[in-house]
Amino acid sequence: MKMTLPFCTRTLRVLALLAATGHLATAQETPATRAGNAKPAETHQTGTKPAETLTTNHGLPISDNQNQLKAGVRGPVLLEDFILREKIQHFDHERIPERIVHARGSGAHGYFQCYKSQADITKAAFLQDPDKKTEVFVRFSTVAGERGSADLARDVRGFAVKFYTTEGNYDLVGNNMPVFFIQDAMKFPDLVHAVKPEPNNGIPQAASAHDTFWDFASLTPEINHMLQWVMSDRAIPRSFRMMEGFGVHTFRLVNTKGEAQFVKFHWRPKLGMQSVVWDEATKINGKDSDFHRRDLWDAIERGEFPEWELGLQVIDQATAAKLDFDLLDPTKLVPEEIVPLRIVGKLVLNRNPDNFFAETEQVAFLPTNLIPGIEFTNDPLLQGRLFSYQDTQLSRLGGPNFHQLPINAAKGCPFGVQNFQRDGMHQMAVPKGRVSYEPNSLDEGKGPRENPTRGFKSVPEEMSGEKVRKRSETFADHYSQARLFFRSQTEPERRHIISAFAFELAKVQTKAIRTRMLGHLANVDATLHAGVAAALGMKDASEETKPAVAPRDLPLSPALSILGKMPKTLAGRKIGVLVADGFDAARLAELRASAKREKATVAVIAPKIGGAKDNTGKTIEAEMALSGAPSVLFDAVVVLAAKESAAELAANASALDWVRDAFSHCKVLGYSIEAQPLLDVAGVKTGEGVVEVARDAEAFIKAAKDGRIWSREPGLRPPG
Ligand code: HDE
Repeated sequence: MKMTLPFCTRTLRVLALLAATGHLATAQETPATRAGNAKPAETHQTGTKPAETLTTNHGLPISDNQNQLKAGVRGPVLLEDFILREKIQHFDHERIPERIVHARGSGAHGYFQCYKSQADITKAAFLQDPDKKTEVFVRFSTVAGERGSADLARDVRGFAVKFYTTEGNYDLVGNNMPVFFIQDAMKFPDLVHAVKPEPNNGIPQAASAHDTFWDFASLTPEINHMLQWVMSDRAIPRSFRMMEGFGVHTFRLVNTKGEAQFVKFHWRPKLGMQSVVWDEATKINGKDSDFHRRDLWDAIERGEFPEWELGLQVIDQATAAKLDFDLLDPTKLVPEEIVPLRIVGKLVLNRNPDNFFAETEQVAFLPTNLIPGIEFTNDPLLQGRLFSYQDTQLSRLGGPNFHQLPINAAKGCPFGVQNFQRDGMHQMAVPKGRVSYEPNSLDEGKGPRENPTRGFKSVPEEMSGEKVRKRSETFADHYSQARLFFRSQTEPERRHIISAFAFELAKVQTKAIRTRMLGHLANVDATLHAGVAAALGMKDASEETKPAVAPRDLPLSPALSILGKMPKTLAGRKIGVLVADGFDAARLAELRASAKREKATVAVIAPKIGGAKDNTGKTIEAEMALSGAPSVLFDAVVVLAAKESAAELAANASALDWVRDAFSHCKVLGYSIEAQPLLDVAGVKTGEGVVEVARDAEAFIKAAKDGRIWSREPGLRPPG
């Protein structure tokens, strides 16, 4: 018997409404007149060319991508709707496991080009010919947060570069800090478990400011040097484009004569290094959690291609022997003042990925991707990584054939990729013939064979020693370089380190952990210790920790400071201009012209996205509305208003926050004289870095190029 469900009056009213708003076909409509029933080829044409035909994954053309197959228009769905099932099932499996560490990342394509041949030190293919560009893919990341976490977490940044060289892929999987938390791979799972959200409640996300991290840190003296770096401004970069990168471990370079030397890899950003301040970072996370990802993407879209130079610290045996630490210890750096950088080439990122998943997510970096001319050392942290990365890809990318994914596949190698490895999950290739082993006599020599002249050979190294689980005594000095780092910073940077320790330790609930950490800080530096203890209100609470090796005072290394070597530039930076009705159009035009000259960008912000009227009565559209464009998103800011609109801004909390934050984050702030009431209500005093633009737009630009006004900070923000 055929059964129909009766419509209730309310349903009828809803249906009538839907029909009236165009969401439901009316009796007069033919199926093809509304999207829900239209044929794709009829509705989605591009220009005069008919659209491509939509198909299933098995190639079957699809006639209707809007509706399931049902028994009657209001009836149940049929199980036989294989097209629906295929679509939903594929969707159900769209996610792959995120990376255990470095889950949150952003990538870009580009190239590397060397300035001149480096044949004297290495036979590495991409360092030979200055006329040749080697394709690269780079992925930047944070370490602790999950895939959807915010960009401005206090954290180390991954800086992983895949070079698609003619000798196969070379991956330089580094960080934006030159040292690491631990010395031995055995401790990595403990470190990561400690910093990740606590396992009982999954809190906190992307933050080291919690008990388990500091518990582990306070019991691991070797971590102290790295703690200086992660509590410094290096851990809250302004942009990926403004970060240094490091290979961290000591590697080896080998030339064609078989001569080997030690090497440390460095990336130096062309825009100079820059960081934000902590309060700014926490606010950016709230207002634009994709701040770094967006910045990289937008810069590349604008054609402002980020650039880094590759620097090598080449260390011969004699120099290595003279160093007062062990080159194999990844918690130590080689000061540039002792071994200067040899700048060998540039890295340019000039193309955004076409598809985030296929490229940025599926890219698999392997420290074992080596090419002739570069080799490992016995750094015990590096040695552990040599196993881990391949292993993790097996579960992350679902099998042993992830090297066939387009982003991971080697390209441009004269021999291609050919061997007798076969089968496995997601095998994409179709190997021909009956032979899948070597040696064999059946392929008549047509199959691949080993190549003693071109093949990769490790430099012969004598090895001997007892089988032991033991740390080398040469790794035992845990404080000297931590002290070196702190003392090499400028005053504002030291203040920030003290504040960061105080912030993080104040979040630690277990008092004994705080007192243990204070004991370590006392070994690093007395002012650091006193500053943190005072900020915590724990002056006499340190638990003494006896160092295994007494810390020494090393010659300072100015290269470790960001501010000390910060270029005076606005290139790549962003000026936020808040405009309100009646603002002076000429001022805005002047600012735009000056910014362009300085290679900076300008974003116009208005109380409403529709824009504001200038003093000629013309409406200037805003790029951003005030509610979504706090001043933390910009490097320097300007307020342009007329008398009346300034009074309105002075009564608007968002506008007050805008100028107050810019001021307290030590930014240069320009204003038209009419906007003075806003500054007054916000408590912003005129003085250094607060510049009236009507009188002198150039003075504003000059001040903004000089960077932040750090002298404001001590009065505004006590450590903690
Ligand atoms: Fe990693 N690391 N790591 N790491 N690492 C991973 O590999 C690991 C270390 C670094 O954008 C994982 O593909 C161990 C140092 C970067 O895809 C995993 C040890 C340095 C990235 C892994 C270390 C790094 C990773 C997670 C100690 C700086 C992201 C997913 C022995 C030189 C690469 C993956 C990308 C990713 C293991 C220490 C940098 C689990 C065992 C030191 C930039 O395999």
